[in-house]
Amino acid sequence: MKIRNADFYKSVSALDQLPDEPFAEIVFVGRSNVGKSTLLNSLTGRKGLAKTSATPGKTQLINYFTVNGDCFFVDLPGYGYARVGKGQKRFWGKLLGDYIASGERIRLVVLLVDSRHPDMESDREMMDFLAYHGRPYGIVLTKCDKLKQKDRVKAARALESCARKTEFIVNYSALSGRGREELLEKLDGYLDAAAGRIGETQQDK
Ligand SMILES: Nc1nc2c(ncn2[C@@H]2O[C@H](COP(=O)(O)OP(=O)(O)O)[C@@H](O)[C@H]2O)c(=O)[nH]1
Ligand SMILES: [Mg+2]
Repeated sequence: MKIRNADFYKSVSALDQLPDEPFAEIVFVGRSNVGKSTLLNSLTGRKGLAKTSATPGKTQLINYFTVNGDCFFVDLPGYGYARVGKGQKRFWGKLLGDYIASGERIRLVVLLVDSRHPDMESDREMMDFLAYHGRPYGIVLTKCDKLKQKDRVKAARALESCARKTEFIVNYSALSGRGREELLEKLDGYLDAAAGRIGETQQDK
């Protein structure tokens, strides 16, 4: 897909605040500090779109971005950050879990995994959770500029063995732009014109 424009739409803190627009959603999820905000900025070509910070664990909201005026990129709260409360830590927060379990417009979940740590327990749990709810997901290995080529291959292999249900694995670097075109091309397949909008009937209910 080609991104012509991307804008912040709204932040929600409860499921009853989800937008009414019948747009297809591509959802981005991952551990805190994995590079999610940076990837959203890099992917959309809008530097300040999603706020980036070196302090993990800040976002506890679902952030909606309109892309090309007819679909949403959805930025979910990061999980796995040690300093959030116990109850929240266990299952990535209720908001996150409930949204993934119930979201009717989710076309694809993009799971971001730090290429230097491809074997985190919390990422495995997320893959199991996504598979359990029948959500198609693809994996992006972030910050791959920090690895040598042979370690990038190793990281991808390590993931392949446990992420059997994944639709794809893309090596990504927001620093160099590596993987950007490849990921955009993958996303296209989940947002084709005919499938771009959810039927009116659902909206009319
Ligand atoms: N070298 C490198 N650093 C990155 C990359 N993506 C993100 N980072 C850094 O990782 C840190 C966390 O990024 P951020 O996007 O805020 O992570 P988030 O918590 O998942 O939203 C920041 O210091 C970023 O500059 C990347 O592709 N390469
Ligand atoms: Mg962030």
